[in-house]
Amino acid sequence: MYFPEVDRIRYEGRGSDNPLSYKEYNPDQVILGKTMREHLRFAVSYWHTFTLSGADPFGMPTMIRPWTGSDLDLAKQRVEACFEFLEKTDVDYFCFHDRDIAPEGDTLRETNRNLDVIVHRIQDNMKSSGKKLLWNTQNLFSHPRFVHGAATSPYADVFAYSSAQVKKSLEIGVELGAQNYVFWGGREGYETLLNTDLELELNNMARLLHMACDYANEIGFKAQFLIEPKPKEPTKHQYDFDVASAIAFFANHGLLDRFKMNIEANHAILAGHTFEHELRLARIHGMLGSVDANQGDHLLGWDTDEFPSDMYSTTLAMMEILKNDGLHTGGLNFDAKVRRGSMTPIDLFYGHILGIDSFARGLKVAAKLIEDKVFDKEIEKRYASYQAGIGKEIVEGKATLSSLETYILDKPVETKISGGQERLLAKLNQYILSVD
Ligand code: XLS
Ligand code: CA
Ligand code: CA
Repeated sequence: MYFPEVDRIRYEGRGSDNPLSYKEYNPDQVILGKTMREHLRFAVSYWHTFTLSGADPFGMPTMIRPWTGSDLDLAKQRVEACFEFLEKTDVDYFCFHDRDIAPEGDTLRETNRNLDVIVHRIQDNMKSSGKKLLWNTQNLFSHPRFVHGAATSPYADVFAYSSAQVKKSLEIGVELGAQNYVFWGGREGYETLLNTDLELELNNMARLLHMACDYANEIGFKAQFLIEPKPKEPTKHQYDFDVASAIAFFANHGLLDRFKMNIEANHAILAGHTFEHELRLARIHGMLGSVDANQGDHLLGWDTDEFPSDMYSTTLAMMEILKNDGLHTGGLNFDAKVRRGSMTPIDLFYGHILGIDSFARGLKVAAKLIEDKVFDKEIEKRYASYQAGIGKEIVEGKATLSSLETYILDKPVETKISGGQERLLAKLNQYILSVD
């Protein structure tokens, strides 16, 4: 046992004083026709919870994690720790990069052999526990070979290596029944145009994604493919900057049909957007696939990957998710790490309880806001002029510049119509404070 001091975390409600209990997340409670478990589809991320050491650019490892290290025995222990953790938190899903679960060998062949050992162990644990793989992905950013990019490296051997790594990772996805498959282009970007063939790099990135689609078809891998936008860190110019630029990239390269977005809260902030903006933009394009549930720090300009605690943000996020009719095969993956100073294993539980309850609360409030049509009614009223008359002609494509000129030439345009933002924020507060 890796967490002997923790029993299974259960719902005890708001009155409970027990820090190892859920105050908001009651998995079997039905909200808008689905249980909270079905709505939220929480996942634990292997890298932050089982692989991270707590080292940062200024300091050495701090985490007390008996299972962390780069040999195969420790990798086996990590699997056991992971499944004990999933059981005790009552979380149904997990996510990993290939390099989180097994150490690299001297060659790719050796690395793949290590992976096979661990994948079999994971598979056995999945069978006995019923836990599921929300998504897996490939790490094409940590090793020095990716210093200049993976699919966008100037060196064809690196492209070949990256492709082979994707191939193996897709096979693992099939073996473990991954419901989604993520591409985050950690090193797919550039530092200076002075040494960069931007056009070739973008085309090569699309080439690798097309090959991945082809190979998935070949091996019958049906998982939803997801791209995860992020504007910076590690490279200055990441190619998948945000949802809008990822959509443009897919449209340009004929990839729109096979992909959706994995949207991370912290990445939205780094791109200068709100989390809910990114979710909305993906949703209205039919591309909201899954969510990396974390939060950033507004005082720090990097990817702090904190456990979500901001209930305004979780409420607005859950509104988008409910309006999307859920995340379908996706889920809420805690791509979040406890702070470097929260080094004891039990802190991992506190972090997940914080995130789970924050989203559970967000779900309850969002459901009520939607049920009462609080903002829907406002928006409907605000755009009512497009329901009839000239507005209807505009949205139906019947208007022309000339017809609009004729219509407006002598008509005064009303400008004193309030957007009511403060009234609406007060309404949001009222719901956050009062919904049961
Ligand atoms: C890094 C990303 C990464 C992806 C998966 O910032 O969030 O962890 O989620 O590669
Ligand atoms: Ca992420
Ligand atoms: Ca991140």
